[in-house]
Amino acid sequence: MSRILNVAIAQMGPIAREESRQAVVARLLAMMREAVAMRADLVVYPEAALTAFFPHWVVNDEAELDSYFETEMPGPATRPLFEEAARHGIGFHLGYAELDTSHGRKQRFNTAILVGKDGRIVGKYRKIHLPGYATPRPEEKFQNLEKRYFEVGDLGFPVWEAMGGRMGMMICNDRRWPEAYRVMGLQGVELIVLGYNTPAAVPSMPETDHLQNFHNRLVMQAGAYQNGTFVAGVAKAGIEEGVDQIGQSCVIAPSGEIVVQCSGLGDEVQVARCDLDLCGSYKQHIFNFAAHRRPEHYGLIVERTGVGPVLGTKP
Ligand code: CDV
Repeated sequence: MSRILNVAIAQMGPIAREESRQAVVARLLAMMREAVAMRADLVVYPEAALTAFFPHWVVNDEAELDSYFETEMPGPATRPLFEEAARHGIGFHLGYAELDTSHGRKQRFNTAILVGKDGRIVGKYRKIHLPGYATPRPEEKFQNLEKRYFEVGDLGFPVWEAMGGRMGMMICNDRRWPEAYRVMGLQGVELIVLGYNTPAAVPSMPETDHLQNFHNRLVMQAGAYQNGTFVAGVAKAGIEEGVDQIGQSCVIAPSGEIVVQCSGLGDEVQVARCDLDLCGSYKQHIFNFAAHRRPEHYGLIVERTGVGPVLGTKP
């Protein structure tokens, strides 16, 4: 038996700070049409795919900050994506900055949605692992101000039945945390989709600059294998507002092998033929959690009480 899902990864090159939403959506639409021509069922776009990645610089003006956020989804600028998806019967995953005022105050999240082939939103995820810091560091070549601009996501790591499989989402830095995969793995996830904006150099850890591409593949390949799931990771790549970002967008099989990978640092579409039934071999044998996983013997306080030792320092 096989359940084939053709998954397109739509890597983006840089977005200029002044680039309009309409211009960005035109780029996304062009890649969606390419994915349709390649017979894709789903197209996966990057994290914060509608604007330049503004956490890389200080924004003090509230109106300017608001301008990077979406207050509705779809909104006037993004509706064409939903309409085109429904017209062609293709699903999509889109990362964007979300401004939510439904609780009587401004809440900002780094958000992603999964949209079904009928153009309706299947699920929403808000990024939980926010890297960086809240106070600007003028001494660093560029900023990493996600903790300043976003709240920690409040929707957990759920999975959704969609497009014939069990789907989950994470965003960028989440992919470095094994718990993000495992929480979804425990729910039987078969495809995790995610976008990222990952600098090729980390100002606070220059000794790891040469490892950025290696770590990108390492975490996604391990997460896929250890949870018996496909992973589709999609970059915003190239030099954006002076920040050099890695590419390497790829689809990874439950074996941990890379099925397809983008080769450049610009807008680029690749499609992987994913047989979701391959997940079953891993879930029923080597990573059969019910048969082999033994959290009650791990000796971690966190497994029994929800409270565990915390290592590291608060930023
Ligand atoms: N957007 C991100 O979450 N980027 C982080 C960088 C800053 C380390 C990442 O994990 O790729």
